[in-house]
Amino acid sequence: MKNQELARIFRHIALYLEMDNEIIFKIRAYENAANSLESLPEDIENIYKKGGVKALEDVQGVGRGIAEKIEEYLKTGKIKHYEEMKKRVPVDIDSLSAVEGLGPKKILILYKKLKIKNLKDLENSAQAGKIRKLAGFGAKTEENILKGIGFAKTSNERFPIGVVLPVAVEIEKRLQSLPYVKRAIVAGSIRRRKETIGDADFLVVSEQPKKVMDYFVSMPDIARVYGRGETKSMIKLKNGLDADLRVVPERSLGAALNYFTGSKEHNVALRTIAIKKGMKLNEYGLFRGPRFTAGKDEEELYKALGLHYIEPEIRENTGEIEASRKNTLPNLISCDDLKGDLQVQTAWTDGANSIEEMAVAAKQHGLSYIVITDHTKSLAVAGGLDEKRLAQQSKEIDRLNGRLDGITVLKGAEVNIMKDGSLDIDNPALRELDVVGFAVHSLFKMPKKEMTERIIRAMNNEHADILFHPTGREIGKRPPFDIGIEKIIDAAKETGTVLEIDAYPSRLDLKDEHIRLAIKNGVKLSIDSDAHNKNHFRFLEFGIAQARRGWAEKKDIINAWPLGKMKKMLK
Ligand code: DGT
Ligand code: CA
Ligand code: CA
Ligand code: ZN
Repeated sequence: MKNQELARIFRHIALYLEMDNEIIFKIRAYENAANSLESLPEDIENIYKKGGVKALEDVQGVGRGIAEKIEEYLKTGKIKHYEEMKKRVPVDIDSLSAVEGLGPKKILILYKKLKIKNLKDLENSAQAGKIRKLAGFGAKTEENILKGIGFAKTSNERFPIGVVLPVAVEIEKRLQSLPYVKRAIVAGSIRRRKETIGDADFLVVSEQPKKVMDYFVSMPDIARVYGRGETKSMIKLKNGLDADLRVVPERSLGAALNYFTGSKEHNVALRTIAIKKGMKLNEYGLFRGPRFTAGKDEEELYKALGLHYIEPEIRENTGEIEASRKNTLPNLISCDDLKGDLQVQTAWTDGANSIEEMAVAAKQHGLSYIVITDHTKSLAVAGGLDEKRLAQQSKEIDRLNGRLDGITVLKGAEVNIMKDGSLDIDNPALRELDVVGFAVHSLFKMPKKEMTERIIRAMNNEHADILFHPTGREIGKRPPFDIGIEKIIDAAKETGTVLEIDAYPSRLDLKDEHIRLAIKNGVKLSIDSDAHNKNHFRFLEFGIAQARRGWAEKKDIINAWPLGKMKKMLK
């Protein structure tokens, strides 16, 4: 459970080191450790308990120095070095660095010159025109900061599903393991797998609600208790997430689960149907007059309302109820449907592991093929590959396929779309690749018309197979590009280009409504982890959830198909 806390601290340390102009190698080490901890399936505390510092060092991305810091944190609850950094520059580094265009160096200057510690200070100084006067800032920067604050404000009170889900599942498991708990389920937006989460909602069936409350309000990872009642309590976790728990009667579990899963709009629609049938629906059950009609499980509840069961991910009152009534609900893609992963980075560029390590990890994850898609040359920060290096990589992949069993490694790249819509790798080299992924990684702020034309021009390249993270957003950090998504979907259909659902939890790009629109227009999609280390294949789960929220079926997702069929879909 300390995995996320430590990851957050290491991200902060990396930012502080950047302020200090520390060498890039050292900064990357902390970022890598944070990435690894965020996606680590085991509890870091358990690893330490079993094998001490030595075992910590075996964790991907953790070397001696960082292992010792982890030990220090687990033993004392603090990391001295980090505490000193915070004391020296006491700023709200999370919210400030979430403002687009504000890096650590700028944050430091703002603190030193204007004593800016948080978003409020930043906003005040920007509005007072103080920032434009600082060397290296200017009026344009000030304007962008104000825009950035607006965006950070609207997105920051919510938590990415990638951070919340592992914590919620852990708490759910702990509750479930208590001897006096019959069932424990996480409901709300987490069960619907929304891309961001306001708070966590737990439901428990137990004959000893008092004991459940005792346990819940004294869990080790709590920052504060807002309230504790007979059957309901509310807390804040140390990671900042609020959580509430309710104990419900067994015969009402289905009704309670349905009510607290939401969405609110879906609930309202169901209640209206109940009323039309002369019944009443609430969190205790479905009633005809005083008589309890249904409510023990959700299936029976939907049935009693004359509906087919509706999966949580599509309970948004966007047509699912009508489809349920007419029995035309989609047969949603499921967790074990994926056969391959079409976007994987390696240590050839900004990934942490070798091609072989990634292939082995993918196989363990149950996949039978992956595409290696390292960045290409115009992305200098990632050490992008040129035509020559791609050819070298191709040879290594051939050798590897000769040795590996049960997994096929395909050749690909994540090619950059240049300003004019051309690609930064020449066509003869692209022809040699099995899968050409392509994406915008520069000039994010182009006007809508230009950006749309730029991307469409790239889609018209005879080798361009999959448009990666099509809208370029980073949740809570960077808004999507200003693009005409309908035009891009039309162009995808016309050119036979696949659109990606990037499963990386901070991207989840495309989003649900765009996925639905693409499918409606007959466009095919892929679900890719965008893995940068060998633990990242777990992210596919978030991509599948996103696809389900977009009503996707197996037939819509090309990497849910066997390799041969998938390849035929490509240009
Ligand atoms: P969140 O927490 O903002 O990510 O989203 P939810 O959907 O988890 O919302 P939350 O935690 O406020 O409430 C959990 C569920 O409880 C919600 O999905 C539906 C139900 N609910 C809450 N308030 C209302 C309400 O006023 N009317 C109805 N019908 N249902 C509600
Ligand atoms: Ca909630
Ligand atoms: Ca709630
Ligand atoms: Zn990318």
